[in-house]
Amino acid sequence: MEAYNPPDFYNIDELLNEEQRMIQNSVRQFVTNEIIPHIEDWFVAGEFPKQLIPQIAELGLLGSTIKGYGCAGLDYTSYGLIMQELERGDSGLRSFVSVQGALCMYPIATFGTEDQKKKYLPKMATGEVIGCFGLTEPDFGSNPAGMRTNVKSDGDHWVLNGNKMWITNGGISQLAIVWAKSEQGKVIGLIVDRDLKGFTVRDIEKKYSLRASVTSELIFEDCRVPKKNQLQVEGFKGPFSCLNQARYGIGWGAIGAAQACYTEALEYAKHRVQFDKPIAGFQLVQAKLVWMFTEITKAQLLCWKLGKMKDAGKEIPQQISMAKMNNVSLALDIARTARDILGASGITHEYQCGRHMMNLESVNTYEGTEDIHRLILGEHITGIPAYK
Ligand code: TGC
Ligand code: FAD
Repeated sequence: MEAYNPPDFYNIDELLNEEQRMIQNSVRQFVTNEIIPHIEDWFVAGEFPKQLIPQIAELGLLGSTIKGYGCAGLDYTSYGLIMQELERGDSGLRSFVSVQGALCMYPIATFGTEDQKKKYLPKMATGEVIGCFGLTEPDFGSNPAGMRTNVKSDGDHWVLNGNKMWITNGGISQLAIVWAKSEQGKVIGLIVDRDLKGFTVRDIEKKYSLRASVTSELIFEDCRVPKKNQLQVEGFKGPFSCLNQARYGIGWGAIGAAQACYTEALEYAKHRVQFDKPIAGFQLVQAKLVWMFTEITKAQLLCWKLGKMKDAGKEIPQQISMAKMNNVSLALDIARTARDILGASGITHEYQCGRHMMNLESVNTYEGTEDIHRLILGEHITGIPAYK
C-alpha cells in the first residue's frame, strides 16, 4: 500500500517529539496495512474485526496513557495522535480503543482499589479482557441524571436492576463499567463481570452508522455484584471524568476522518474530467476544497494546544467540549462535502467518504451531542445553564 501523507499545512509535525512521531507512524502504518484494505467489507458485513485486538494491544494502544499495570504511560499528545490515525481508518476502530481505554481502564485506574487495578488492568492492556461503559439508558441519553438503573444493598453485594442502551463493545465485552443510583439517590460505579447471573446483552443490528463496531443493550435483572467491585467515587463526577477523557480523544479522532475525506476528494477532483477539464479546476470545487483544508488546519491547532494543556493538567472540561463539538461537526461537514465532490461515485464503497459520513453521524451524537456541548459552552460563558 502507498504511504499516506495527510494535510499538515501549519507543520504540526514539527511540534512533535521523536517519540510522538514514531508512535504516529506506527499507528499510521497499522491502519494503512491492516485496516484500509478490509474496512469497507467489514462495514458492509456489519463486523467488528475482533481478530485485530491482539495487534492493537501489541502496539500499546489500550489504556495507553495509564502508567504501570502493563500500560504504555504515554503523554496526551501521543494519545491524541493515536486516535487521529485510528479514525482515519474508521470511527468504529477508534471507538473500540476509546471505550476500552478512556471509559473502562481509566475509571479503574483512577477510582479503582489496588486489587481491582491488579486484577483488571493488565488483562485489559493485552486485550484479553474487553470492557464496555454503561451510562446511557433508553429514556435518558443527554440527561443521564434521570437514570433508572439502580442498586439495592444486600450484605456484601449490590443487587443491580436496569437497562443501558447504545453501549459500544457490549457484545464483545467481558466486563461492564455500570453507573447506577443507590437507594439514597447517589450515583455509584460498578465493575460488572459479564458472567454474572442476571446480566444479559442484546446487540443492536441494522445500523447504518458505525457498522464495524458493536453496539448493544445491557440488561440487569437482580444481578448480584460483589461490593468489592465498586469504584471509589460517588456522584456524576465519576462518569463525567471518564467522558472528559473520551471526548478529548474524539476531538483528535475526528481530524483523522476529515483528513481521509479531504485527501480522497482532492485526488478525485484532480482526475475527474467534466466540461473538458478536471473538476478541481472549477472555482466552486476549489472553494470547497480550500474550506476543508482550512478547517482541518484549525482543528489540528485546537487539538495540539489542548494536548499541551492536558499534559500540564491545566485543561478544563469546557475546552474539551469545544474540541469535540467543533472537530466532529466540521469532520461531518467535510465528509458530506467530499461525498458531494465525488458525485455518484461518493455513494459507493469504492470510496471511503460515504462510510466516514455515516460514522460521523454517530460520533456527533455520542459522548454528548453537538448541541449539548454548545450548551456546556453557553453555560461557561454566560454563567446561565440552559439545559432545561
Ligand atoms: P451537573 O449538575 O453540571 O454536574 C453534576 C456533577 O458532575 C460534575 N461534573 C463534571 N465532573 C467532571 N467532568 C465534567 N465534565 C463534569 N461535568 C459535571 C459537577 O461538578 C457535579 O459534581 P458535584 O460534585 O457538584 O455533584 O450535571 P448535569 O446533570 O446538569 O449535566 C449536564 C450535562 C448535560 C452537561 C451532562 O448531563 C452531559 O454531559 N450530558 C451528555 C451525556 C453524555 O455525554 N453521555 C455520553 C455517554 S457515553 C458515550 O456516549 C460513549 S460513546 C463511546 C464510543 O466512543 O464509542
Ligand atoms: P437525546 O438525548 O434524546 O437527544 C435527541 C436530540 O435532542 C439531540 O439532537 C439533542 O442534542 C437534543 N437535545 C437533548 N436535550 C437537549 C437540550 N437540553 N437542549 C437542546 N437540545 C437537546 N452511551 C453509553 O453510555 N455508552 C456507550 O458506549 C455508548 N456508545 C454509543 C454508540 C453509538 C453508535 C451511539 C449512537 C450512541 C452511544 N451511546 C453510548 C449513547 C450516546 O451517548 C447517546 O446517544 C447520546 O448521549 C444522546 O442521547 P440520545 O441518543 O438519547 O439523544
